[in-house]
Amino acid sequence: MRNFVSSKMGFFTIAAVLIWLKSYVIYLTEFNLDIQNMLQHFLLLINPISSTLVFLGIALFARGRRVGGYIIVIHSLMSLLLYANVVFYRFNSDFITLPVLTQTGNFGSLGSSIASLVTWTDIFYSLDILILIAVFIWSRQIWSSERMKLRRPVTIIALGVLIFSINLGLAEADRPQLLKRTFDRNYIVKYLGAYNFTIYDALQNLKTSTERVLADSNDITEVQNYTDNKYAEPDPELFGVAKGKNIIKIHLESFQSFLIDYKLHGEEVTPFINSLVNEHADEFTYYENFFHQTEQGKTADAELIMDTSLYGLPQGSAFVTKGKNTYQALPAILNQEQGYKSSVFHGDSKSFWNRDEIYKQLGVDYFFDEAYYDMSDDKVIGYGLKDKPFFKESMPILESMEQPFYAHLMTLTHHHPYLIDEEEATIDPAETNDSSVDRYFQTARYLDESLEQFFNDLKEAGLYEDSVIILYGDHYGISENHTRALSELFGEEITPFKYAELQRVPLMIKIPGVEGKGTVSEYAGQVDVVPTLLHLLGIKAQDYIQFGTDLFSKEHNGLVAFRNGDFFTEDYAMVKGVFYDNKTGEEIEPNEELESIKAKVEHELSLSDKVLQGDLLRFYTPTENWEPVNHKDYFYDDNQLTISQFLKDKWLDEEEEEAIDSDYLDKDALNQQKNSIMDENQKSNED
Ligand code: GP9
Ligand code: MN
Repeated sequence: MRNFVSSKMGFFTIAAVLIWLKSYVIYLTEFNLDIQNMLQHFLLLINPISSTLVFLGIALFARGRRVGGYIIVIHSLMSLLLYANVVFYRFNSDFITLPVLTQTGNFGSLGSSIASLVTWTDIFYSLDILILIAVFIWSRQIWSSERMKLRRPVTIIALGVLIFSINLGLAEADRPQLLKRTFDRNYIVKYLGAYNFTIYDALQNLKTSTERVLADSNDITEVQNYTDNKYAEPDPELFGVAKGKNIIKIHLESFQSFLIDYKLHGEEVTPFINSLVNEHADEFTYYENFFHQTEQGKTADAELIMDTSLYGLPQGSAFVTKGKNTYQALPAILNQEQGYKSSVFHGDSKSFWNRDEIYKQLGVDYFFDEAYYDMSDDKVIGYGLKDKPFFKESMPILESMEQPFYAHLMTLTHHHPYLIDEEEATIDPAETNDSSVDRYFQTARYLDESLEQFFNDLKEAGLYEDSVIILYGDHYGISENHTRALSELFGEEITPFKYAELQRVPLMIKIPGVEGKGTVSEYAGQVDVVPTLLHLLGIKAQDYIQFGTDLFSKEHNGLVAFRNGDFFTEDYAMVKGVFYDNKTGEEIEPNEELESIKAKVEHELSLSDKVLQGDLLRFYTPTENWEPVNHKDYFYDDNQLTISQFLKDKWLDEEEEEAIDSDYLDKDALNQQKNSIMDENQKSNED
């Protein structure tokens, strides 16, 4: 035993075990990784092993006693990386990424308060390094000065790689497409560990920066010519009708159009949303042939498309992998053209889909994430905050917002696997024996009820009348893995064509002072929403690089591109490469017209990809006065700061506060914040 401990391999083993244990303890005590099952816990336990073996294994290639020195250096570097993440996490509830390191704006806020994030007990995190140094001093004399047989380090590194593959395999079993879809940093650390996350992050960034470096300013010209050409002139009667109105955009999670007017057990599933389409047809225009255009980025794709009129990427989520790009997105356009302030409301952790980073590129002024809401157990289910408390608690913030504003509220309860507490379910599940499909209707009902409550609150607060209200479904909720259940629901076989038809999601728009058109059958997709909105506000969409066209324009383009290259038009469809007559659903032979539509779709998607991959908007100046969005102007790294900024920006005067429904806003807390800001201001004045 003594011999082993004092040998090089013994020293290596001690170092490996120490860093492993330390990582595990830190995972459990410092990070909030939301471990949900035994497999996830097991992965958390084993995930430091692979990187430890590989990194420390490299030291074993060295000659003689140097092995010890290298092991100590590598061990210390790993410790430093981990500890830097600990400190960063204490402030940001997020992990360090390369762009964060290079963008001092993110660190700026951390820099000033770094002292408050470090505690004296952190010294224990360096104990292992001291132990290692002691063991090294004690045992190095008897180490041979020879180089170890190559076989050893090679075997150890190979073992590390093998363990990593098993780790990744198990992780993918629990969370399919973990690396491809690029969900959330928390997920990657939870499943693969902090060290592997850093490597993954570095590779991602390498890929992104290579693509970016290869692009140049000429590349944007081709894109600009294309979008310019595609541009659809606004309907002169509607151009600018909504100028100065608030925009309230409501994201209906996983909501597919087939739910509208659908009856389950003889009951309407979504009576309120149905009423907007039917009884309130004079207010709302409902696009029944509106399709989502998302891919792996799901919600994030929908957000990107609906705020930029660019397509998402064919793989992964542009929100994550292109989170540092230059954008000319709706929040920024509205702000620069007409002084709107924008906000996003979402009861999930802010780092999901990299929102806390990309929103700064989109120009979102305020981001109210889960840290803002009461997340007590009874208010949370599945991914996060339940929709009813979500809307309720968002109301006071909306009411206090300076008008006109652009508010984007994103619901969450109607999300796979459609969990709902029994007492909140007001409709029986379907009976297909596919439990998530069966519950889909129950959470849709819950969402419907939450929306009715929100509309009532908007009316009561006097915000309803004067706001453009947009509702949209982000993407499908029932995937192709559930066609058996779907065919039972619809009483027909779910062919690929039928499944593609089910990719319709609702789009509803209410414009103050403009009569709704009820149900319209124009073919359209999510890319079309931004130019539509811009025109309603009297902003010329042609100035911007946008792939969609104004829905109200007589020249609106009804060719809807799916992200995989499939498409729908009023007459035809292409699904999985096969052409169909859209009216009959019959397959048709390829012909010149269809091939040319197909080529057009491919071309359009590839141009959009070029914009994202080459970060081409950095070369484009939309208008004379355009100021590129600077992420440093946005702060939502931390909840405290956000509230303060929020209040600083928009001081609630007493009357306004009185008007706000106080049940859901912790006024004492806000007042305290206010007082401390005033104190601060006072102090700085005295200085
Ligand atoms: C996560 C939520 C769901 O915050 O928006 O995202 P999704 O899984 O639908 O992409
Ligand atoms: Mn979604």
